Amino acid sequence: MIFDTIVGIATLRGISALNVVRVSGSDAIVLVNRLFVGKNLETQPTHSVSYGHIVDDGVTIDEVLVSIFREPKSFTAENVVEISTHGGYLIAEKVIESLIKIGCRMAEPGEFTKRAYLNGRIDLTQAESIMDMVNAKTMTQLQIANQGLSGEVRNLINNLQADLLSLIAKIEVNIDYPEYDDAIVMTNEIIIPEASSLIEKIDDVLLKSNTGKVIREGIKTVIIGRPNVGKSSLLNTLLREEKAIVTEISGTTRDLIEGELNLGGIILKLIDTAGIRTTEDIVEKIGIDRAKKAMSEADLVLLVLDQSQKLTDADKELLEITKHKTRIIVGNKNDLGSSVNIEDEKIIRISAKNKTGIDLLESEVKQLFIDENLIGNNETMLSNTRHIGKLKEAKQSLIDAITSAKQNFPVDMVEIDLRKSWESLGEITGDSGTDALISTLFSKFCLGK
Ligand SMILES: Nc1nc2c(ncn2[C@@H]2O[C@H](COP(=O)(O)OP(=O)(O)OP(=O)(O)O)[C@@H](O)[C@H]2O)c(=O)[nH]1
Ligand SMILES: [Mg+2]
Repeated sequence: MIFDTIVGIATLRGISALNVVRVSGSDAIVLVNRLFVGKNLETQPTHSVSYGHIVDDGVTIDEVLVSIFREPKSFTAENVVEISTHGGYLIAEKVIESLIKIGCRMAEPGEFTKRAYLNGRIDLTQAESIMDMVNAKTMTQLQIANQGLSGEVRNLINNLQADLLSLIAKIEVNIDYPEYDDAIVMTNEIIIPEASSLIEKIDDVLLKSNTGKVIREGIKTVIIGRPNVGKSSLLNTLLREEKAIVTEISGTTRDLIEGELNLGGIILKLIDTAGIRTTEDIVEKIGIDRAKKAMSEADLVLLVLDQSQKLTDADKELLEITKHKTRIIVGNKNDLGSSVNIEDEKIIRISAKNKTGIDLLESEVKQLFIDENLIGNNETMLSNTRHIGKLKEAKQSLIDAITSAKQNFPVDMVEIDLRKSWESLGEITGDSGTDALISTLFSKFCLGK
């Protein structure tokens, strides 16, 4: 594909040692060469670095190093030039301005990666993994981003598509050449087991993706409880930081207080909340409403009880309203005794004040959300919500196909659902993506990526 030549800054604008201005397109080398005083870039080999100056209208802008990558062996599969300038706010800006003056266009966010995709060098899952690598905060996040970048997710989806395609092909043969005696008579009895076995494979991928998604996105965790049970103390202890105010006065915390914890590679996005009780205080009331809203949006609720006291009605009510959430019941103030027991419920007993039992709580969280074997064995996992959503769509179409088959619909009708499933899989890798999907996806990238 032939596109115009784009320019963007690949580094953060600001005071730093260096910046990189990236240019991509068929005219990249020719255009940069017009501003470059040094060797003739047009005759330089690919993957070479040249020293010189960027000069515009006789005015020297900077002393630079210019790297050349000739198509198709470059990030975008087009001619690419990377100009390493000195850092700061002005220089890279001026270099970009000069390039735009002679015919480059300012790149949109993610446009370099989009070109790599449109030119067929990478698929959508790899492009999205590049963004995940940039955003990674933990080594496990980096691990799954690397899996995606190396094409493991693409291969996994391609394999499912290949199975599906062979089933569709068999049906096609049957429809096109019904008089062929040796063409497999594609009856619904054959479609049903093959589609079922595909669903099993998808289920296996979906099961593993639970861990992948948690690694990629973290766990939104809300600390809930009646006033004074030690919620803020727990937040502080988990964060190893005195983030929230702790006092013996009930109703100390009013607003939501947030912090992040790296729990062995899993990000816990913690939110401490106002103690829930009936109150006439307007500010506290708003705080309690916020607490309830945060709880309804949480992946995990840490319900804190003061186990040195008997359960109160307020505790019982909170136990009831969190019943259907993924929750851990935390019995705090263990140092003062443990008089609370709840039938059929596990209580993780801790002392937020003395920092005991915290390891138990942390391992309980991990046990609830991740399969450590998957991480240890570096198994391929889907982690991106978009991919998981499309895979679920693909599964649903297979279920629909089986339902039609069981009702003895004509096979070409069943085939429609199988094709839909195939298309959903294709949208994961970008084989069958729409323009709108592609534009939305890449607009989330940073400039110069
Ligand atoms: N003995 C003991 N006291 C604790 C423990 N955890 C917290 N406390 C005390 O309990 C009181 C309330 O603690 P906070 O962390 O402010 O409780 P909270 O649940 O955030 O309270 P509100 O913000 O008012 O809802 C403070 O005096 C803490 O020092 C604990 O494990 N043991
Ligand atoms: Mg508090």
